[in-house]
Amino acid sequence: MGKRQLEMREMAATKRTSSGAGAKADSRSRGAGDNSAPAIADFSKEQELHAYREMLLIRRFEEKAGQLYGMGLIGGFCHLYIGQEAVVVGMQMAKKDGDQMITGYRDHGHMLAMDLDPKGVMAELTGRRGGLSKGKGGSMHMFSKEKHFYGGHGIVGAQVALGTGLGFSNKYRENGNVAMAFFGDGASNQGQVYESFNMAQLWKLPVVYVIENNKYGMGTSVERSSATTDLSQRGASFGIPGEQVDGMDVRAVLAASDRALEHCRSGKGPYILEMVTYRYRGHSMSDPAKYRSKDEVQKMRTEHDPIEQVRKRVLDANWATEEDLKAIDKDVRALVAESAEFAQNDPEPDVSELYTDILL
Ligand SMILES: Cc1ncc(C[n+]2csc(CCOP(=O)(O)OP(=O)(O)O)c2C)c(N)n1
Ligand SMILES: [Mg+2]
Repeated sequence: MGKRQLEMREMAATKRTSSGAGAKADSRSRGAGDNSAPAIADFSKEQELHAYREMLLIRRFEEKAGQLYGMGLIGGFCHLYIGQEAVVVGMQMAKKDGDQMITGYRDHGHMLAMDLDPKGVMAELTGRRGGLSKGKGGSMHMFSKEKHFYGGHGIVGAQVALGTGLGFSNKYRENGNVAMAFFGDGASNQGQVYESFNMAQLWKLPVVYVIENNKYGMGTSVERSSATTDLSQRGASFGIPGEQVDGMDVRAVLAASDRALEHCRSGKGPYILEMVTYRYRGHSMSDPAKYRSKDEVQKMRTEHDPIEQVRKRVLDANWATEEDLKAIDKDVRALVAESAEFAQNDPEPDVSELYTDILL
């Protein structure tokens, strides 16, 4: 490697540590000139405990899904969300009933945050009759119109155009709802993202584009794949405001989500939130993870874990004891165990189901 290349790598590394996961959102990347808004929401005891439970449910659910996958009970692909829990939980806490979510294949956390039945999600992973798509969709394809969750999509970036369509329908129906379209750092380089941005800003559609920058697209780091790495500014040429958010701190996520949703709801058009986060596990269950060091992952887990941050704050404030938190964990584990039990004992779909729910 030449000297210049080495220098560039070093510069990229310095940039990573100053704006990486765990970094506080700075006013430079704030959108809409709104520098007075707080970077971090002040949480009440109820909010902290709600966030704790919701994030823990996602974590325990995903750990169990990983185990079932290892036992050969889940077929096909399975992309875990462990490490990124604060992003979807913070957004859930900011949304109003009727606001929609749509995401890619790393979708179990979004479903749980949108109150989809954990049993139905787990049974879909194992391909059983009681799964949310009757056992025929699998990990990447679950929906609930009733809960305003629109999938679950395996094509990178597809959900961005579809989410823009959800925003269009909100505007057309004048229902006051906002669509939240989640996608990754890798997806943010996709062509249809920019076609969507253009239309959304042109027609002032209520869509929050949530870029979950977990630092990697499969085994490729953002620095290796993206010409510009401040993804919050990707809407600049369309005049879409954006901000970079500490996606490991649920309070920062809530504060930024409030701003973004308010912007969209008041008719000003779309908004971009780059949630700087980190995925602890591999891209999918079959990822050997040779592209990053164990130390890198360990550092993130020990210094920025979203659940540990809440746990520490709650204990420091004397809002709960170790025993109280253990009781929440026990409760969550029981719910997950019940889902796993159901997902293993529910029958597989009848063969006749091969001919239903298909377009001819
Ligand atoms: C159109 C398309 N191209 C490529 C793929 C293969 N693929 C699946 S996931 C992925 C990486 C996406 O990374 P990112 O957007 O950062 O999301 P993350 O997996 O990190 O959540 C790729 C290239 C695909 N599914 N669809
Ligand atoms: Mg990624």
